[in-house]
Amino acid sequence: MSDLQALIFDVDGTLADTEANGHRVAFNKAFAEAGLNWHWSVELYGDLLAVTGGKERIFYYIQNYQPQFIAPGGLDEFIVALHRAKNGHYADMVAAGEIPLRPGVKRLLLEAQQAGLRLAIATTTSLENVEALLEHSLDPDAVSWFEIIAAGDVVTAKKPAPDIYHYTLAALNLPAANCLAVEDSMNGLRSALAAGLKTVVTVSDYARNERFSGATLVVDQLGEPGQAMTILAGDANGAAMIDVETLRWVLNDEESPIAERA
Ligand code: XBP
Ligand code: MG
Repeated sequence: MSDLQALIFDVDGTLADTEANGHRVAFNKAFAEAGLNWHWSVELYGDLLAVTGGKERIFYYIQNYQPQFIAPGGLDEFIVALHRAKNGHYADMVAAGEIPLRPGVKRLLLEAQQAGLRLAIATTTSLENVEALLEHSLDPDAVSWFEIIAAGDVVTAKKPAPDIYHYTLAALNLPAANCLAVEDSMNGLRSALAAGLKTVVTVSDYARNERFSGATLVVDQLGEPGQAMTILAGDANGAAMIDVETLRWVLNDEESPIAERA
């Protein structure tokens, strides 16, 4: 029997639906401000999400969609500046309360704290984006709720590589067997699984059609009292929402991981 000691959360798509109405809009604002006629539609952005990390995404976009583009003053510096501007717009949107948390997130985090579980974040997004979201959408003190916030360039190989989860586990000084990851996308799930973590997937908008093979449990959202989650794959022992008791049960569920869905 494994003792659940820590929960490790992804941010984008997991804590909040940050992509279509958040990061995407902020990227487009930064493009316009830089005098670029680039526009990432909701559909195109869904394709671009295959590349994790904002700077990496811009680089991929230039290579594949704007191959003639010549960056003034060097490509790396240009991308870094463009990405910084985008994060500024994103922070403004978060501060304006435009990015609410997904159902059940605050409830679960409070309950986990009360139960004495340790909390950590393992994310591809930049640290300033995480802090803005926690402060404005969760609680002014929410940054301190998390013992470890592993974010952005703290590792070079971003998700789906396992590096960010390895980093987080090392910082927590815990084996994967005593932790659960909470993710929303296939890239995030791959990263957590490759670090040996059992993973609960709370599927985000853009990840609706992904196949979460290897996950332990897949739900449409974490659930609230009066707003039961729908179980998409796996077993939650009859629970209507993801709570600490359910997560303890999930960690010790002997069933094999979810096979690829049709
Ligand atoms: C999230 C991402 C991030 C955000 C933007 O992936 O890929 O790049 O889209 O954040 P995950 P930055 O949820 O799997 O961590 O622009 O700060 O990189
Ligand atoms: Mg995510």
